[in-house]
Amino acid sequence: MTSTATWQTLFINVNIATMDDGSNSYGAINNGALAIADGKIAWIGEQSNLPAFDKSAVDVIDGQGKWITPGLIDCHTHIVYGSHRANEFEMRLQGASYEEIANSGGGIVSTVKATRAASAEELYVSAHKRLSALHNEGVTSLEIKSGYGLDLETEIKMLKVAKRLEENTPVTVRKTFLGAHAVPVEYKDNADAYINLVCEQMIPEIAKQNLADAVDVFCEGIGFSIEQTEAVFKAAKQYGLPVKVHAEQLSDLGGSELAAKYSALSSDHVEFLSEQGVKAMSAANMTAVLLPGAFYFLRETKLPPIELLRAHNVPMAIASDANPGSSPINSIQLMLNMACTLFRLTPSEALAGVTCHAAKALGIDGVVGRLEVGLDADIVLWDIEQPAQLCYQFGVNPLAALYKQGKKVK
Ligand code: DI6
Ligand code: FE
Repeated sequence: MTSTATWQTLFINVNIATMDDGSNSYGAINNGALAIADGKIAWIGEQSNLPAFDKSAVDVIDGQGKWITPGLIDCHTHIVYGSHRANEFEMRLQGASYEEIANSGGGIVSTVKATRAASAEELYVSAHKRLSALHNEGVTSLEIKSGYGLDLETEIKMLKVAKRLEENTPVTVRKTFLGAHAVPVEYKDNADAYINLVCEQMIPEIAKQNLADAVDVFCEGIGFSIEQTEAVFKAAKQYGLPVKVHAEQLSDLGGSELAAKYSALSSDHVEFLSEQGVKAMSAANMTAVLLPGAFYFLRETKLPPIELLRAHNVPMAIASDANPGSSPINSIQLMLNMACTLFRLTPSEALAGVTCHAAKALGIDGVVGRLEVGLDADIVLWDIEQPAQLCYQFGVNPLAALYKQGKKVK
């Protein structure tokens, strides 16, 4: 004898991209139904198999053949920052490279100046607009990095803005400390001393205040060396914080392999990743986070090793990298399109990149990223006939409704 289920919300007449296996079929259920109880997915399957349920308690929504996906996840953003870098955009149009601009005192350190000067309130207001743009396109979880402070006070200011965004919006925010993003002017020509500050003062204090979920490093010729990156990883581990890395974006320093030794969550960018690096990531169960917006905006030509990542079963996440210098793009739907057009991912791989694989990159894959009984009911209802439309068209938002932990928020 089975009891009658008590649900708050029930979708019927929907097609469901469960993304439960990240394979090429979206984990699709046609003519499906999905029930929500207490903010979690309580039942999912073909509508013809629906069990008995208490009809008096439930809000039944007829999806009229629309598609449901997990709430989208943007697993790599830098949306908290002061000012903008349109001037550098113009310089690049005149022929200067991203690296030349960085080496001549522009780039990340120019945003650092503006971010130090901005009040927490100003940072909150501008970041809220960026978060809202992503949320309007279906994002229900995202990562926000610090890294435009490069001093303890401003790094904490940024992380607290990220925390406030989570408190005031229906979006899960994962906060990442990226103190090792660039060498601040006070430490010019003394990067090792700055890394000491990151390891000995910043990480302990940020861990103490519980302001970060992970620690990231920009391991690159214009960023930090392998040795410096390793020092930061060691400090992070000492405080129980998982690590991740910006690596192999402009050159191959072996940052991903190093990250694998520290069981990193992800290595991000990875255009220059070698087969050895791919193998190391695979063995360490890491995710590769692909950032087509930065590839596009910097007019890069070296493609990430997609075939190798596929061959070695490294999950590929897709993210916006929203930031003022290399990807001033606050659109996850455009990233879905670019992952396919620029990186030749299949639409199913791209969608997995902003759902199940993005959740894994953030270490929240047991909570969100798939539609499965017991996971949070973060759900988007899309006015589309097939999931590939999410990648194919850009500029008309097909979002019909959005639920965060079972509550309708759009
Ligand atoms: N890689 C990136 O793509 C961003 N940070 C990083 O380490 C760029 C940040 C910027 O140019 O402001
Ligand atoms: Fe980045």
